[in-house]
Amino acid sequence: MDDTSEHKPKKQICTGLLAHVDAGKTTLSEGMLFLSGSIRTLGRVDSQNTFLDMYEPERARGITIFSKQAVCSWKNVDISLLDTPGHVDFSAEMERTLQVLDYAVLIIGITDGVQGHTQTLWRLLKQYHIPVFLFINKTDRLQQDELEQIHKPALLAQLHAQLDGSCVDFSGSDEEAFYDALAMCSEEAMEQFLEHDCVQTDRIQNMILRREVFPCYFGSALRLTGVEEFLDGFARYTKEPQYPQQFAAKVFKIARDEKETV
Ligand SMILES: Nc1nc2c(ncn2[C@@H]2O[C@H](COP(=O)(O)OP(=O)(O)OP(=O)(O)O)[C@@H](O)[C@H]2O)c(=O)[nH]1
Ligand SMILES: [Mg+2]
Repeated sequence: MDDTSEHKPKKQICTGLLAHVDAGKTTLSEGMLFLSGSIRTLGRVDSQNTFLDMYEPERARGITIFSKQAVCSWKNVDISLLDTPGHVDFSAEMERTLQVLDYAVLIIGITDGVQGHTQTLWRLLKQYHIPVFLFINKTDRLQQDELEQIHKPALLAQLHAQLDGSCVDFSGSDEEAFYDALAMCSEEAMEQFLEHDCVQTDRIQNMILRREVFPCYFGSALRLTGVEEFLDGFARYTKEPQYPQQFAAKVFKIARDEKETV
């Protein structure tokens, strides 16, 4: 049975969207919530009507100030999604989410590339041992041919040089090149590739979990291109964490509705 089968119980995954300011975290969150049917209308940061940037100062300034959570379901996975602020003034809000994340989604603007803040986030994710998916955003700003021939390879080279050599393009259609790139990330993957000409999904899941590979997806959160492919990849390649029988939980934040009376 395929891992994404409807008959299997859904995986429960907590993920956080992290990036430098204005990379498109809130826009991607909105897109994920919209495509999965959690919200009915697609809000826009520029129109001050997103689901997650709900506070007045956030809407007025077009930036996220507080980390906020939402839930959505995609295929075989229930995602608890945390949208975090990218502005350095609110880094503490972002950092407190790191204790509860099973996976992180790091967003990079295709024309911005790796910024100083992206590197800071990368170091923090390493320190907290958090597996990472990357979403390279704002590809709508480029023509398809310049994206494919110039910007995509240039950005992947930058990721390899400045973040990690194991950032692998999961959005391409060349299967052999994909398995080849995976095989370079671990000996086990290399052995399987040499023997079977492929790397199995559960092995890829484990590689991601062990931070031996970092899947990269490309798209535009604003135009909703590449977002379904990203969600499909997230559903396919994540693994639910194993918890002990006894109940235990980590609270990352306690918030109160501002309309609530004390
Ligand atoms: N062209 C284009 N613009 C985008 C895309 N995604 C986001 N934007 C724009 O980028 C700006 C910032 O988007 P946000 O979603 O607020 O970015 P953010 O990362 O949440 O920003 P902070 O929370 O303030 O760190 C807005 O003007 C968005 O409309 C995209 O895919 N393409
Ligand atoms: Mg935001």
